[in-house]
This record gives sequence, structure tokens and C-alpha cells, in this order.
Amino acid sequence: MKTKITELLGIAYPIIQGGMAWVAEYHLAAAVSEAGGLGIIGAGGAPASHVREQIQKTKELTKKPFGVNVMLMNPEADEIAKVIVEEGVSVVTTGAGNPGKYLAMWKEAGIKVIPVVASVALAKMMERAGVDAVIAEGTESGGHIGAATTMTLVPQVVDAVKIPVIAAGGIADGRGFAAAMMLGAEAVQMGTRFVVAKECIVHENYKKKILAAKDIDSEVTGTSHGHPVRQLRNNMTREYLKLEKAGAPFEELEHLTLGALRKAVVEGDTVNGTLMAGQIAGMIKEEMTCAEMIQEIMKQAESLLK
Ligand code: TUI
Repeated sequence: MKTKITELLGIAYPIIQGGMAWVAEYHLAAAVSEAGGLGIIGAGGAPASHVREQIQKTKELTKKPFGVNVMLMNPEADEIAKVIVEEGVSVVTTGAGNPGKYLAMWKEAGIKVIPVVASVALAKMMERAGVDAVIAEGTESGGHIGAATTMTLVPQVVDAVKIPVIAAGGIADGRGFAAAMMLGAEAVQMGTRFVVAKECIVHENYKKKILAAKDIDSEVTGTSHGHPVRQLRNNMTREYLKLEKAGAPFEELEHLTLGALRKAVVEGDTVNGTLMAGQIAGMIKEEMTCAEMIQEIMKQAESLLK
């Protein structure tokens, strides 16, 4: 399927993998790119040296294009931005902030820059700053989220900018893909579905929780201090929301979440770890390879779009 995004990025299918912290490492990124989508290494909160290693390992596994996601709250974001240029990465996505200060450096290096936006205002600002496309990410997504839904955000961003728009949040099959195209998107970004890919290294316990999740099993923590994060309900979210409701100070809440994503991804702690996942987790019932997922989605979408 050809769209403005497959042309821009030189990929076979307009499916981009979310840049999930801890989860989106080189095995997953290479597998998605090899399957014809765009694999992404999620820099998350990792140090720049780790991101460099991940890029080099991805290059050993695939000759196809892949990207790096820079989580802009990372204290090492400046160094990571430089590593991306030095390693000749072809695509950058950004999240959780405004990537303005890196744009000149990335564009000069010929890198395609695609920020995640959660509002029309930021999408327009990013277009004026010269980015190549934007990812309009709805509140259905896992992890750090904005307020607007995918259904409302995508068409409003499509109307507001001339650059291609990638839809994200709540998309995990050919129906969601086709719906995103109807809203004017040129591609989709998926996170939660790829967490349960065979090639994804997250702990089996984490995958099992996503596969068992129902439609209303996610919870949003951190709204009171301006950093809402969607994850599956567990002991951690119950404790967090109780404290948040009681007006606990930010430091106390932060203590609860510090290292909790690593605990879930690496140790498989589903009780006190942070199981970031989107609302579509309830629909995901089977572990498959990235190639199987992408083929299934494209087949279903193509028949619907006809
Ligand atoms: O960034 C994400 N999702 C993430 S980042 C992340 S790492 C983390 N770990 C633990 C606790 C908290 C975070 C987990 N999930 N998605 C992209 C995204 N960006 N969603 C929303 C935004 C966003 C929001 C506001 C982007 C820009 C923005 O405003 C920018 C500005 O400064 O105007």
C-alpha cells in the first residue's frame, strides 16, 4: 500500500511501531522493519551510550529503515539527539514535549523528523518549524497521554496541517487501520499490539496481562500533576490513585513509580510494576510475529477499504 508516509520513509506498509520505553529495543525494532513497517528504538529514560548500542545492534539485524524515539523528558536528550546524527539514523520520532531545539541539527543531517502531538496547536507549531509529518496520538494510548481521543484529534490535525498525519491510540487491527485512513491519516502507529509480538523481549507476565486484559482494565495515574500515564490496573495503580485522591505530594507519588516500568518489563512484576498499555489491550488475544501481525492487518484493511 502506497501512502505519503510509505513514500517519505521508504517502507512497504504504513505501519509504525510506537517508541515504547524499555519495550521498544533492537529485537522488536528490527523485526518490525524487516516485516515492512517502521521499527523504532524507544530511548525512553536510557543513557545515550545505551541508545547508541541499540542503534548499532539494530543495524546488524536489518538493512531496512528504522527510527529512534526520543522521550524529551530524558535528562540525556541532548546527547541522544547527537548520537542519532552520528549513527546516521534515518527517522526520529519524539514524545512528551517539544523537540524544537533539535530540529535544525536533525534536518541538516537529512533525518526525517516526526513528533508526537496531542493537540492541533502543537501540530501547527511543528509544521511551521519544518517537521516532515506528525503523529496525532489520542488518549486511548498507553503511557504518557494527552486529553483528546484519536477519533477527534486525527481529523482536526489533518484539517490544520498540510504535512502527512500518522494516527495513534486505540489502533490494533485492520478495522482500526482502515478507520484511521478514513479520518485522513497516511499511516498508523501501534504500540500495545507490538508489546505481545513474539520478537518483543518484555517479560512473559507482562504479555499475559495484556492478552488477558478487558476493555476497561486500564487506569490513568498522574493527572493531578500534569503527567497522565495510562497503564493496566494493578496494586500499584490502586495505591497511586488512593494517594493522588488524598492529595499526596508529587514526591511521594513519584517514589511509587520510580523504576516501576523496568520492574514490569524486566522482572515481570505485574503487582507493583507499571504495565503501560492502551485501551485496545482488551482486543489483543494472541501472540504473533511482527510479520504475521502486519500481514493480517494489511489484508483486513485492504479488503475493508475496497
Ligand atoms: O511520550 C509518549 N508516551 C510515553 S513517554 C513514556 S516514558 C514515561 N515513563 C514513566 C512516566 C512517564 C513517562 C511513556 N509513554 N507519547 C507521546 C506523547 N507526547 N503523548 C503526549 C505527548 C505530548 C504531550 C504534550 C507531546 C507534547 C506535549 O506538549 C509539548 C509542549 O511542551 O507544548
